[in-house]
Amino acid sequence: NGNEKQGTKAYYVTTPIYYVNDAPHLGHAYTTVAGDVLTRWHRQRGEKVWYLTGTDEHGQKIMRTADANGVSPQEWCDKLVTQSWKPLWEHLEIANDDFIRTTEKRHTDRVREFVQDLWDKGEIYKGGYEGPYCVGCEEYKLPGELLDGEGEYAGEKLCPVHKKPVEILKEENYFFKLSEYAQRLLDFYEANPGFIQPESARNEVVNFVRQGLTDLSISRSTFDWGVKVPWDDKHVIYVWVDALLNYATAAGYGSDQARFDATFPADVHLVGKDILRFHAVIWPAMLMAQGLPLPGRVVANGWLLVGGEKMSKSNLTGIKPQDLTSHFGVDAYRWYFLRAISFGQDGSFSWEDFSARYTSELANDYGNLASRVAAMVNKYFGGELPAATASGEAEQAVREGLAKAVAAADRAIGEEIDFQSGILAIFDFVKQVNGYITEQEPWKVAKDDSEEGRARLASILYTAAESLRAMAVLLNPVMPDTSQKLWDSLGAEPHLGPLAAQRIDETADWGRLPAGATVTKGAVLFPRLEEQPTA
Ligand code: ME8
Repeated sequence: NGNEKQGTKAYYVTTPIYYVNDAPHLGHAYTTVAGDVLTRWHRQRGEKVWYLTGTDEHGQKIMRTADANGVSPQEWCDKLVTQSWKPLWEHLEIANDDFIRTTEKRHTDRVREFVQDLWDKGEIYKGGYEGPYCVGCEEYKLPGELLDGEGEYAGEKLCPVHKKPVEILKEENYFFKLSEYAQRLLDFYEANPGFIQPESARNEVVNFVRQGLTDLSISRSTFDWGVKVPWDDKHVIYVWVDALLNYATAAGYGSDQARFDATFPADVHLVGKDILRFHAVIWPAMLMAQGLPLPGRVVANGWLLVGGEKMSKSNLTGIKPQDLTSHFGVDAYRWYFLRAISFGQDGSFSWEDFSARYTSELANDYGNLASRVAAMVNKYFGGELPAATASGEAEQAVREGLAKAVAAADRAIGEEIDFQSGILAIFDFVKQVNGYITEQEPWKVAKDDSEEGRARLASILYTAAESLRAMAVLLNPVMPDTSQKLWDSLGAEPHLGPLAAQRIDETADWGRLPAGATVTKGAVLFPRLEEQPTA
């Protein structure tokens, strides 16, 4: 129950902090929009929520990109963050509570303290390591997971994620005793079966840890773009150790104990499945080593594919989020990927599929319903919502359908982090109300001038408008602008207050929108699509 959470720990959700070696693409936006929908949903449950995103700015990958562009790494990061990353999140209406950059002092100071602490506790030792390293992943690879190169890479070993040759790295480094945590991690996974989602991701991690863990090299001395190791400034801290700590430093670790206690640990770390092990193995082990509480869940989304391959900076095939939002609008964009792809699964993007779903589900089913109802309330009742005085079985079925949709959507989105099922539950209700109107034929009932006829017409239109009130509330986390338009067109605000304050658990309370509300023919929610741009 949302009320009980008030005043206690916030529901804390994170996205990965993204590398700023390049501009954001559809894949980054996918995880970030998902987090935004999840946090908006929980806010509408009346919970205290804290949503964090940010950027990962250290390491070799960033340094090389900056070099190649002839600027310092810091200049490069500043430019990308202010010109690409932050503007995109604003454009997509991401309501994050904080944005952390790993080059900020509030982060780097705390990272040094954290690592120093582990050193003092004997969790870190000095050793040597040689092995294949992928700069794209910023990770040492195991020989067994490498692919054999072909064509231009014949004779070389390739990273299984990036399909690019790995480099053999030999370093004298500091190591974290990760190997000592394998059994404790396995015990933790067993005691917390929901810790890693989906099931396939959980199985992958459990099988990986069962084979035993090697100690983790946590420093680098062959380049210097990073946080210096406090006791040995010839080394910088491994970018992943630095990056994972953002979840603690942004929450007040080491600087604001009260805020830290009211926020940490994260309830949900949203990640792509490519970085699952860092979050489900290394991060909890780091926290165990410090005696800090472990996160609630690590939820891995699948990959957006283009031409069957993971969409990445190098194979974007030219699609930017803005190319899609300029065609479909921001709200439809936010809706589409969560609607079309089951969250843990891979999914392909296509213009055709997006266009087809936009037209049938958003414009025809949802948008038309809203405009038809507003038009009829205006035509038959001068725009003043009539009272429902002659409701019967058909209306009862609509009310039951709503109650079912609210329960199913709240379970799916609020509990299971299954956006697709949640959205489908809401759109089942949209379909039901469309069916109701088709059956009731209010345009025919309107021809009956008798008192009974007017009462019937009033009841049908009230039922439809009240259903739209509920749709605006339920879809607000996914499509905030559209819901606001609908809220305005129903004249709901003067009676019910702002849309964002509407509670999910009160949405099925029938009759909230009062008779007498001023219904206006609002803006078209989902305009007809222009011709598809030719790529
Ligand atoms: O890994 N499909 O940053 P990154 C779905 N800095 N999601 C995708 C995707 C795709 N094709 N491509 C990217 C890093 N993503 C580290 C994270 S966290 C402490 C440090 C999303 O810029 C997905 O969430 O490579 C993936 O995990 C993330 O972007 C990787 O972003």
